[in-house]
This record gives sequence, C-alpha cells and structure tokens, in this order.
Amino acid sequence: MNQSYEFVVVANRLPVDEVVDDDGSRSWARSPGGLVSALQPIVRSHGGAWVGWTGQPGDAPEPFDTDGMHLHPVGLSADDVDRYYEGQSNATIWPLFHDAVEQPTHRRPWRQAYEAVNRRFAEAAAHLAAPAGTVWIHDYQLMLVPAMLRELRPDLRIGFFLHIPFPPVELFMQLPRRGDLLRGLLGADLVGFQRPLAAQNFLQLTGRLLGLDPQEQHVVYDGRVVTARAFPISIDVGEVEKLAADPAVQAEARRMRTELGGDRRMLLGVDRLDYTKGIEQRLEAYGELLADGTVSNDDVVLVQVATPSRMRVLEYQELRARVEREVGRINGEYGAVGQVPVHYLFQSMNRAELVALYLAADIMLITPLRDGMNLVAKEYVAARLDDQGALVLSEFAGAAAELDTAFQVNPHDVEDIKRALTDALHADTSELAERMRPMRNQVRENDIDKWAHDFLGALTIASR
Ligand code: GDG
Repeated sequence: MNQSYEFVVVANRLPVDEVVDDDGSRSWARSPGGLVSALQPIVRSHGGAWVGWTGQPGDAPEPFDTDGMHLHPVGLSADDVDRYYEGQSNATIWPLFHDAVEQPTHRRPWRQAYEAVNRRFAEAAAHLAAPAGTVWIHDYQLMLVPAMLRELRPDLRIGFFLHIPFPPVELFMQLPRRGDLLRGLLGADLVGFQRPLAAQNFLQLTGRLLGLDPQEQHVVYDGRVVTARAFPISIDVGEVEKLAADPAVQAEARRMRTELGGDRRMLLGVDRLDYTKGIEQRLEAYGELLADGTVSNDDVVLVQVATPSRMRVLEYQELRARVEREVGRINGEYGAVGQVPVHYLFQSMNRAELVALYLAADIMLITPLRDGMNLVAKEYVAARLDDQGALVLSEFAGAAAELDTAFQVNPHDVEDIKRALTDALHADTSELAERMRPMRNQVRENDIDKWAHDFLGALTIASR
C-alpha cells in the first residue's frame, strides 16, 4: 500500500522487540516506554505507519501490521550498525550534544553511513505517507531525514523532535559537515526541543552558519517558515500510578525494604549505564559520606540499577569497568558480612519492579551531567502517591525546570551532591510533602498524551 498512511512516525527503533519463545518461535512484543504508549493510539487512530529498525543487524523483515499500526522495518547491515548507529550517532553526536562530557570521535566513514541510512529512512517515509500527510521524525540518529524527505515529498507536513539536548553554538561548530545537519533539520516545518534554550541555540546557529535571520520562535529558510520551540516530554502518568497503587507492587516494595535491612534508609539510582548520567560522581559523593561518617552502612543503603546500554561502544565498556571498580571499593571498605552499602544491578528490570523500587526508595538520586529531560525523575514523582520520598535532581536535567521543588544539585560538584543528599536525609515528612506535592501535580497535568497533542497541534499551525 503505497502513499496511503495519513500519519507516519519515523524513529531509529520500531516500537516492538522480537521475542523468541522456548520452542524457538519468534514474535513481536510492543516495547515498553512512554513514547510508544503515547504514539501508538495516535498512529492507530490515523491508520498510521511507523518506520524504524528492528534492533537486529541484517536484512529488513517484510512490513507487517500489529496493534493497529503498520510497521515498516528499515534494514541495517552490521557495518551500518557500527558506523551509523554506534559510530556517528552514539560516539559523535551523542557526546557532542551532551556538552562533550566524553570526547566525541569524528570519522568520515561514519558520516557517510549516517547519510546513507538517513536516506533509507527518508525514502521509506516518502513511500508510505499519503498526499499532504503528516510525518513525525524522532531524534539525533535521523537529523538529515527532514530535508531529504522534503525533497522527495514537498507536499508533506513534517515535524521533528529532538529527545536530547541541543548544544550551545560553540560546541555545535566543532562538528564536521555541521551545515548539513542544520539544513537537515530545517527541512521540517516544526523542530521541537526539550528546553527553550535548545530551540534558541538552534535558531541562533541558523544565523551564524547559514546567514539566516532567526526570529524568536521561527526562521525563514528556502521560502518556508520553520518553527523551533520547546515541548518538554513527559511520561504515561496513568501507567505509573496504576502500578504504584497495585497491592502486589506495594508488597514487593515492602519485601525489598526488608531484604535490604529493615530500618536502613534506601537511596536509589536508576539509569541506563551512560557517562552522561553522572553515576560516578554520585558514587564518589556517597563514598565520601561513608568515609567521613556522615552516613554509615548500618543506616543507609544505595541501590543502583544500571541498565546495560550500547555495550559495543568503547566508552561504555570503560565506564562499566570504572563504575564496577568503585562499587567494589565502597563495598569492600565499608561493608560487613551480609550487609553492603551499595547494591549494584547491571540488568534490565520490568516496569512493576521499577515502580516497586520507586516506592521503596526514601531518596531518588538523579545526577546527570547533562540530560535532555530524564523520565526517571518524572516516574519517581508520579509513583509517590503518598507525597513522600525525596528527589535529588541535577540542575542539568531538562526535568529540573519543571521539578523545581526537588533538592537540586550541581552534579559536577561532589560537595554539592553530598549537601543535597544530607539535606534530603534530614528533611521531615512535612517538608517532603511540601516539595513532592507540587511536582506530582505538575507531572499529572503534563503527561505524555498532552505532549504529543501539543506537538501535533503546533505542527498543524506551523505548516499552514
Ligand atoms: C532519552 C534522553 C529523555 C530504565 N531502566 C529500565 C527502564 N528504564 C526506563 C525508565 C525511563 C526510560 O527507561 C529512561 O528514560 P530517561 O529519560 O531517563 O533517559 P534516556 O534513556 O537517556 O532517554 C532523555 C528521553 O530520551 C525521552 O525524551 O528524557 O533525556 O536521554 O522510562 O523507566 N525500563 C525498564 N527496565 C529497566 O531496567 N522496563
């Protein structure tokens, strides 16, 4: 069915994972996560399609329908995975867009693969979208797609959303072929960012690099108006609240607390194992508090979930080694037989286990050095139906703008993390409730459905 889908989502990954059953049979299961649950009903109600990669190298499987969506796989060879995905996307653009907290690597073959793969995605979308239909492209892996798609299909309404930060002008200028990326994004009618500052950086660059004349929220390029604005992403609040109210999940939270040692206060970190998340700085602060006796293994415990991520990229392997060494050092120095100060889980959890952890935790530690938004922070807040629990939150997470009654910290400053952690440990229940209540209201009033609705509403106006 060519050119018959009114609404097409284009993202690096399809919204499904392949599952292999005990008998070896293969099937597709919807991936967990707020983005998929927010977009799926929209795609379904528009008779829409989703273009993306299956996550496995090799030829693309045939397009198929599931959950009321038409899924159109794009194939990536093993070389494409190396160069486009692990290389240009995750070892060049990802670190550079996160303040270069790790050194970005620049390689010509990676850029070439990025361009070739972006073209494949653009061609697939051009093939599927109905005349004057809407295409919504997602994230840093696909920044050339808007312009490529516009060239193939000038009739379309094209939106782009960047899930990660957009760097300051000076940093962006370091990228080889930086103009291409910028022109790529300018193919969209609406370019959405997590924070207003990111939109400003982008608009400012159009002046600096392309000599355009950016206004407050838009710029004219190639005779079209391109709008650039912030749309802070959120979570499926209903899903988190439902799990948090589930007696089985609550029982699991109590069980976890008992297992961890009854009266000990529980600190929690939940991150993809990524160098942007500030896991090392957090461990350093916790280790120092144990060393100077501010906290002790008898009265606190840290549970750190580090979800495996991008493990073929060298920087991630090195980070894993450093984190695990530090966990071992802290447990070796301050632990006792049968009781350690850090429980480290290098594994993926299911949603119910994750919410049980949120309910069990007295203090949630979210200390990224830079983060587009950070959904874990919003999930923790949404799960705390009791208005208790403390959120220690980096001011460099996009979420800090909305969650402004959290215990905010500069994650580069270990002393500041120690201060915030100590404040959170000493806060009484009324202070905790006063901080948590406005944050919970904020997240409830701004869930992921509203985000998708706001973006698509603005796209309709922008492309008039
Ligand atoms: C990017 C941007 C932006 C984590 N561990 C498990 C698990 N998770 C879930 C969390 C949360 C999601 O993954 C992580 O989202 P974050 O926002 O915290 O971070 P990134 O993965 O870096 O996401 C970020 C986001 O895109 C959306 O725009 O906020 O700034 O970097 O939902 O709960 N889920 C399951 N098992 C786990 O072990 N099931």
